[in-house]
Amino acid sequence: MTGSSLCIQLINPNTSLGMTEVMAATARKVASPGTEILAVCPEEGAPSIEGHFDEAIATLGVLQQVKAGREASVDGHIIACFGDPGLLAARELARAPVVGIAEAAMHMATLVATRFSIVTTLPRTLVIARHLLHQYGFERHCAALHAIDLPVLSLDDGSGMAQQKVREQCIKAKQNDGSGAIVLGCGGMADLAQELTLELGIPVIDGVSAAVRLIESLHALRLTTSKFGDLDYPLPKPLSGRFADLNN
Ligand code: 5HY
Repeated sequence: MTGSSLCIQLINPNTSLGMTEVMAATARKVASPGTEILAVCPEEGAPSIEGHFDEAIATLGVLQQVKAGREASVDGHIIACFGDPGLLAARELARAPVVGIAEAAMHMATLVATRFSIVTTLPRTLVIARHLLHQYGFERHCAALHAIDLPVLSLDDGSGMAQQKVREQCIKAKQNDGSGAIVLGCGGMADLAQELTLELGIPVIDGVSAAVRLIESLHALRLTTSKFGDLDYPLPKPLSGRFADLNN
């Protein structure tokens, strides 16, 4: 952290470097002067996260990165996958705030609209977004969820087809859902929010940008993860094998 006022660790839970770079570039664009973005992804895991199984795999990498970030004294951690995999476990490990991009985007959407829609990638991951809406208490704020029915990595294939599908679904959501805002349901869509907001004339919210600014606000308010109760550090025990490096 060379002279920056704060350092935010951006964790892409999948192993695709292209997506990590897209999210890192977006994070750096919205970050305040003096905020350093430390973008990382697990050395091993899934190249994209598209369901419960992938999320379970990704969680170990998220926790390893959070531990490394804590040891590097970062001022906050972003879990940059719309399923917010491992969020509560990461908060047990961390001292600094941990913010998931789904949670961040949903919070921001409720501050600018009474109802929002979500546009994500595959239909099978819609249930994950629904679970998060319930977990975070935003169910009554979400008017509808949509999928472009393309895999996550289609956002990283250079064809532009997925980006066009996102645009089409956002236009449909604005026309049909009665929503005042749209949440982009994938970290790989992070670079689309500004242009879509201008084109559609309603807030189109990317969770990476939202998470960067939320962590900056938490830092300014001196708020860190509560270590009183269920988010206290994990109980010490002899973790073995590939989990040994997670020993506190
Ligand atoms: C994400 N998967 O943000 C989610 C998006 C999704 O690899 N990064 C992923 O569609 O669930």
